[in-house]
Amino acid sequence: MNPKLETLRQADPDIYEAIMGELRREQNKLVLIASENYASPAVMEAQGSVFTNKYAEGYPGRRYYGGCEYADVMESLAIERAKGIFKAEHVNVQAHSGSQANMAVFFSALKPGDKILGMDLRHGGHLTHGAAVNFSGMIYENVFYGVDKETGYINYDLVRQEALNHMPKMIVAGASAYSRIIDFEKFAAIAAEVKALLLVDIAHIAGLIAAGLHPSPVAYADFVTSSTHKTLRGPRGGMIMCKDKYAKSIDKAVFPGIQGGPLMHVIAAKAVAFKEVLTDGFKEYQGQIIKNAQRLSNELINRGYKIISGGTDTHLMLVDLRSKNITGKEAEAALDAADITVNKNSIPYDDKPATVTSGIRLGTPALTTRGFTQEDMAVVADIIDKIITNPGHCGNIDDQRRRVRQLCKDKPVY
Ligand code: DSN
Repeated sequence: MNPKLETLRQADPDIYEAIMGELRREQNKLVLIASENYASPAVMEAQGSVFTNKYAEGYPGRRYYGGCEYADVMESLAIERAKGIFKAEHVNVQAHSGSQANMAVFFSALKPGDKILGMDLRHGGHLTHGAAVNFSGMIYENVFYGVDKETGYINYDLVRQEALNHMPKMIVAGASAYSRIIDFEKFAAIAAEVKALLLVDIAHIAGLIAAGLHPSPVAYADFVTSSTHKTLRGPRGGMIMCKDKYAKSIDKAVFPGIQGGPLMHVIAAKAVAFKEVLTDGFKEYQGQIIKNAQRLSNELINRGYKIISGGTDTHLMLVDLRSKNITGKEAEAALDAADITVNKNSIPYDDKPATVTSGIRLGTPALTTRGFTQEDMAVVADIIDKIITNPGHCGNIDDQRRRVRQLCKDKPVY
């Protein structure tokens, strides 16, 4: 990455300083937010390209603006690459985000008031899977499934029971804070039994699926949505995959349904990210993400932490802090003081509000991108433990921050 940005520095010193501050933050802090990653320089160059200037409402070959000849080539490449990676019959790469992708599916397949069965946000689901404060909770009737209190795993018998009790029009599978393999085939069987549509949101695990390290829902689900910037390591954005029979209605729901002009610079960056998925190193990278998460989880368990479900099959874990006498909010602040970035997160059956929480969510995609291995994760676990067990001691926080700085120096991002 070329961080000089001389033209910007002259034109707008305030924004230049903010960008340089963010660059230093990304360089000097350990990012353990499960949904974040570092896009490659090639992805960022595409996103910062002249395509930011272009209106291209419509789809390749059928636009509402002239001058789309290069936009058509680029968007078609993005679509074909994504179809190849995920073996999808149809792909829409215009959704501005994962949330917009979900909105487009709901608008194409449901009527206001229809019933959705989704994973409870407090058990690891996502805002757009029916939370009351979100459009999905305001427009549709929502019922939820969660994880088993004892095991922390999704109990598919209970999902089936909920589906039979409520007969939803759509079942939503997929999560933001669930660390285990999701059995999409079982979800599909339940959806078929109650004649519901199945939407699977793979935003968190898209990279693992692309690398063949998590089962894919594409063959089973009516619709599959994703963001493109988490494990997939592309630009911030969304995408939708579906069977051919839904292609027209999905495309129409995205444009002109909920969006106007697609962000062509972002679509160019998505295309570049998809090309990176097709490289040899990508599968190895995704495998390392999982190994790192499993090592971090095991190291924390060895230090007396409870991990929801007892571990992880993926890139993330949910740490139950109740035995450590610290809330998620306090842990997030203490870790931040030592330059470790995490997010507080409700744990299943949490008795604390979402603004406080009893847990933190940790993920390894970003650290793995900067080259961290299992051995580094053992050090990270030790630093986290030392901070959480003694958060108020300035000397301790200073010591741990120095260890963080050294790790960052040894494995620079850019
Ligand atoms: N907010 C994202 C996350 O952190 O998981 C999901 O969209």
